[in-house]
Amino acid sequence: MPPLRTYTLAPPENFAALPEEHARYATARAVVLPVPLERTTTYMTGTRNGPAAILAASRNLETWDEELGCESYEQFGIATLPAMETQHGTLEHVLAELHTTARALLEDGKFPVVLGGEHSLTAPLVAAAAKKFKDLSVLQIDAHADLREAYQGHPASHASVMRRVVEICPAVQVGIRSLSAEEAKAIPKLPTKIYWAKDIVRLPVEKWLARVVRDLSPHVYLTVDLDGFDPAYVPATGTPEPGGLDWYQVTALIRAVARRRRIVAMDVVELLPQPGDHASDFLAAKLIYKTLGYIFCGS
Ligand SMILES: [Mn+2]
Repeated sequence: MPPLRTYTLAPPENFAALPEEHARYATARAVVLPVPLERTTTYMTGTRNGPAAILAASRNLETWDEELGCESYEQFGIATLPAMETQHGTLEHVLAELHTTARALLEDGKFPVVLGGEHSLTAPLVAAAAKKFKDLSVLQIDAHADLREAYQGHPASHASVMRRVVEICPAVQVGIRSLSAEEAKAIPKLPTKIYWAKDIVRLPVEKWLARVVRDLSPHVYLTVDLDGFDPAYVPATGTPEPGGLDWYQVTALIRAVARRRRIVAMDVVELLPQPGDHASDFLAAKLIYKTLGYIFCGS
């Protein structure tokens, strides 16, 4: 008797511990790509451990979506790729490889879900999506504007990622509450619309959500820097800025965008897993699962 028949198998190591038939690359509509990139972090380090922590948390999710009222993964499927090697070669080399991989996923008709890792990985992903979708815009949820021309000599730094992005396509930035004088001066000249945290966090979402949606083009790339959330919800980031968004604000926003625009790819970045705090890891995993439900379960 083959040994696998003699004991009960643990759930597979894929995102959300899905049964294999719903996690095959050939049939899954969403594909999770773990990218433990950490090259230009400046304050607390450890975001290279983010993808593994999100995957571990995801395997403990309830896959029944109480809001959509369905076992949502059955309607789309999620394949999980092995983590990308990110420590060898130059940062530019790693970002180029990521761009090539994202293009291949999009050409295969997949919805890429990239797990970071530091935020610099977003620019090559947006470039890949913009090649396929000519009217792309980027929705960024973040505490930081990330619009510096360069940071510590790196034009590809995490702190410059949205500057690189707006060179590719327009952006809408939500939850912003930290930036430099240089960025504040540059903003009026850049193709970006900013929704400051100070202006939106105390308002009911109905007051600003429709405006964000209206500012987005028909195809949208979604980048979630987890520090866009208030540190009360996600303490595990490298630069936890007070005064951020909450769970229901972010999910309401993503749900509205998924209904009225076509989200074509996403990343969730800057998780810095902390011993003893699994709430942050779990929020990241659940946010991804919820977002896929909003996109593919057509509500
Ligand atoms: Mn940030």
